[in-house]
Amino acid sequence: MIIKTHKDIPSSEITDEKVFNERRTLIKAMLATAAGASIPTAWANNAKPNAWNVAKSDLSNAALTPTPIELVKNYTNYYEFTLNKEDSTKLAQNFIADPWSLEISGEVEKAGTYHLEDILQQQTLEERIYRFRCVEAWSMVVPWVGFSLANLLKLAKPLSTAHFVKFTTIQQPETMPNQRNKVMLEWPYVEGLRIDEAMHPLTMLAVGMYGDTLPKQNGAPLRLVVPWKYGFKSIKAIVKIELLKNPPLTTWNKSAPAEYGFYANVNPAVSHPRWSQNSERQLGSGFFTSRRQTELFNGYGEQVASLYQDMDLRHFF
Ligand SMILES: Nc1nc2c(c(=O)[nH]1)N[C@H]1C(S)=C(S)[C@@H](COP(=O)(O)O)O[C@H]1N2
Ligand SMILES: [Mo]
Repeated sequence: MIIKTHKDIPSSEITDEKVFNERRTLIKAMLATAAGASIPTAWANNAKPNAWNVAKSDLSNAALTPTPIELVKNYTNYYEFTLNKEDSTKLAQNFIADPWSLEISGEVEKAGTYHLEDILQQQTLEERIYRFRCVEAWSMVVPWVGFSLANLLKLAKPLSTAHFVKFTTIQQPETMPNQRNKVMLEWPYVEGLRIDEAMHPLTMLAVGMYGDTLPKQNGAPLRLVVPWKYGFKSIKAIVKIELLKNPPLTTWNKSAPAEYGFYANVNPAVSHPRWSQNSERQLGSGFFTSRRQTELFNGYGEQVASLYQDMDLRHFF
């Protein structure tokens, strides 16, 4: 996400900086491989759940090749820590991801606050390889570990008045520098979905990736993954899920409504006001590989297009 500052940076410079940063990451990864050394692993120190039996899923894009894990771990967007994509790897290591509880409340029959372990005991973990497309026009392929959000919401028994779902990230200012500094965004980070989007089987709560628990910088211990929407919808470190009658005000929509819509469906035909969404830079594709043509709904149209049948996607972007 590119944030406007008082020093309004020309977009040409931003692009240069982005390319520079990715090259740095790539070079680091190449050096590490060349030296036979592995970059120190930075997993969340929360232990894996006892029964970490990961099933295969029909919803997985099994034919896709995952992006190298070192890139996914070391090129992250986590504004609570930093605006820099490389530094949250280190900065997030003090984050406390264990113990963790999740509140489910609002328009439900059974509201409550649950320990993450208890939630996981009721779920079958699946590995799902999904495409992931950031609104900044870079993308990756990630094998997430988790379960359909719908499986959890059903246990809370949504009422017929539940039309939207609001997600809230933890506030942990003692470990999150930008929550302390109160910079740029309003905390906590909030996201939202329409109830049918939230109940769609592709919509996932992830607790892991690449067969292990989520690294802290990738949103440990629990994050949302909505593969047909821009990455900012996939909120990290969730502590609260509320079912609501009305759409929640979401962080990015509130901060720049003309740039980041509530729906944020991946759509090559609807440009961001400051750049095209027609193609994307694939992380890890190397110096010579071409960009990828961005697909409507990030390629998940067959599964999700019906959710938006009668909607003007230019207006509801
Ligand atoms: N709480 C929180 N969730 C967040 C963000 C954030 O800054 N804070 N960044 C979002 C954005 S813009 C993207 S692209 C994805 C990035 O996920 P990744 O860092 O695991 O690649 O997380 C999303 N979820
Ligand atoms: Mo993003």
